[in-house]
Amino acid sequence: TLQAVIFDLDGVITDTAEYHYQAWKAIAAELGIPFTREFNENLKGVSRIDSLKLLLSQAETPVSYSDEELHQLAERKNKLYVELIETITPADLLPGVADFVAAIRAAGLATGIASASKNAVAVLTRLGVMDRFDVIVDVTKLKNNKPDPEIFLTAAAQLGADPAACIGVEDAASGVEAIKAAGMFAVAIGRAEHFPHADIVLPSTSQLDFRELKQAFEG
Ligand code: B16
Ligand code: MG
Repeated sequence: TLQAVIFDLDGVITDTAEYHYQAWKAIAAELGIPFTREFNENLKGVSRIDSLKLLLSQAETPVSYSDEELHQLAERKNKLYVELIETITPADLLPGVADFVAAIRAAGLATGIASASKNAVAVLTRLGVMDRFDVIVDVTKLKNNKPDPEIFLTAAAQLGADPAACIGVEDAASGVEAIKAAGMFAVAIGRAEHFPHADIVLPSTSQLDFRELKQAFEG
């Protein structure tokens, strides 16, 4: 039987992709690198430093950067991002999320956050939902990024849940892969063609329904 539901943050609990986009766009503009909303899609669920490397790979004339320079660029992007997320309020929870999480908790199940973001606690605090999650995985303590299952397995272990008794919810393909590699039931938010390996794909968070998902999980 189902024991826990583990959530990605960006794109599932709230839509921070636009803020990541604006922050990366400013860095790209400085470096004279083209950067579009469409390209920003590739950065969903990708760590900060790997996002930077993907951005730099778009340069028309490739430039090589030292580790120190890469670190400074990543730091600057983060400063811009941290300023932008200060505007987040509880109204920025994605539709249906508050009720969905409340239903999970009312059923006595555990809830966790498995986000690649080092700003997860700041975002959850701004949203006013820190107390709705039993565990927020500290990504700085992990060795592997999504699609490695480590972050979802760590969340399950910290919740005392069997991975096979967990549902994971994600909006990124790498995240869905991580959930499946962890041996969990995967719910993807987005377009079905992007998530061939998900157990269920919902077009939007407003379709998250605890009773329906529990039934689908129990098969
Ligand atoms: P930070 P998630 C991910 O969060 C974002 O989707 C991704 O765009 C971002 O680069 C990454 O977090 C790292 O974020 O720079 O704040 O550490 O979708 O796994 O919740
Ligand atoms: Mg995400």
